[in-house]
Amino acid sequence: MSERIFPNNFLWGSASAAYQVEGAWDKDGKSESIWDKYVRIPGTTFKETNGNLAVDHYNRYKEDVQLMADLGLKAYRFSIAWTRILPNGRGEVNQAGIEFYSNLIDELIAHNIEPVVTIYHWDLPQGLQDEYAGWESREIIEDFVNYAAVLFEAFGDRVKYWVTLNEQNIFMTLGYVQAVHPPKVSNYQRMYNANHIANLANALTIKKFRAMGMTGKIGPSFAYNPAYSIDSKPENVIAAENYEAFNSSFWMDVYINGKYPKTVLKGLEKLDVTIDIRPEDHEVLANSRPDFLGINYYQTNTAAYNPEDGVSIGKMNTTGEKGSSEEAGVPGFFKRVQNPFVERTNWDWEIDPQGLKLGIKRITNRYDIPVMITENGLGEYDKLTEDKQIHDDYRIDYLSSHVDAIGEAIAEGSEVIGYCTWSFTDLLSWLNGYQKRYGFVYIDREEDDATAKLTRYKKDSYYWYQELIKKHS
Ligand code: BGP
Repeated sequence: MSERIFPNNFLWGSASAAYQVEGAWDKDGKSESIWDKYVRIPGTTFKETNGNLAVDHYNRYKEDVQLMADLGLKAYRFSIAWTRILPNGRGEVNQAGIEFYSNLIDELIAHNIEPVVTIYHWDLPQGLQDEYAGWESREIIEDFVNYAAVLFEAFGDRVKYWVTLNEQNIFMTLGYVQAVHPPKVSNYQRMYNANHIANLANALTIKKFRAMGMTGKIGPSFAYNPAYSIDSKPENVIAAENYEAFNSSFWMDVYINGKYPKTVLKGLEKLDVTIDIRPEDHEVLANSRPDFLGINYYQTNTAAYNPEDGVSIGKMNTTGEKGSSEEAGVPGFFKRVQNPFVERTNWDWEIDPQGLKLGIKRITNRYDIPVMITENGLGEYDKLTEDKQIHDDYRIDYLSSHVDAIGEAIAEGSEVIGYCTWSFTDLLSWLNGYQKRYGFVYIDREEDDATAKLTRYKKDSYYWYQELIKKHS
């Protein structure tokens, strides 16, 4: 792959999210988020892990930024905890929260690292959940837009890249269908209504950004698992088309064209779902095309025909016991099956770099919009050797093949503006604890906070990425 394929200003980055790295969950005026509360329900997370301490980034951000600088990172994507900025969800701004992120942004800029700020990475203030059921009420729209405006005002002079909502498709389906994220609901009707409200909040935040005259770029981050058909049997190909429409176009079409795909709206009638779309909503959605589409890519999904009495919600592998996930789907529309042509991780995630190329190309062809890869990475067990090294050649293989795939997509006509690996340091995996590691930097801790040493060690992949960035600069 020719190095010149990637533009000079390409954002070679890495990512994290507040709840997964910060810790200090109740410090300096921060209030409780839905995740702070959810993890305390027994049996919801792997070995009852939580982000109370996480990897203590709140107290060690300078050390972490220094590690980023030493690596040569060009961009760092992180999220802001709404609960630090507005402990009541709205109203009075907590200056200590502003200060923390302001210092982090300054530290990054001082080291020539571009901050990419995610406004919402799932940690809704619990107060808003209690008051009006969070995303299920239209009241959240105003509160969310105001929260975003506080961030634009405070950091807009220094932050050029903004991500509105992280993986709306994931926090909606896991929160309101699979009932494994807060608020632990399993109800299609509630999910689709909440999701529509999130679409309006996203659109109006982009509108606000522009109304405030912000000069940067803004867009949502979507978790895209491009769909394949298991084979060319026509009913399987139709299932794959359904899969792509229900799980991807249903979100991306709204972000970009402001419209839901008609076949999904019709299909939802069969599930007894009617989305509360009001006449004035159409205009809101139609006038907020993002500047770029953030894509979080981990794997493709292979689809097959699923009869009316077929599989529905299936168990996810959150233990790292290979092969423990179950088939899942929507009866009458599609089900997800194993792809015989690709390898899987210990958490049953399919490893498919060509799928990233496919996804980027589909986006270019369907939407013609610049893409930022806002997450991509490999969650695996890592071993700290006695001489404090981590030989994660499997991660290097994973990441380098995905970088090649992006290069190919660019060479074939797509516009990609950046690549943020997931993640910079090891961190808390929402449901999978600390044993599922993603970082370039190993953090010396297991599931239990009491034994956490939190020392940072550079993995082999750290040096690999350092070289890669050097080569492309
Ligand atoms: C994405 C989330 C991240 C991160 C990642 C890895 O869906 O945006 O926050 O957690 O997936 O997932 P997991 O931690 O489940 O392995």
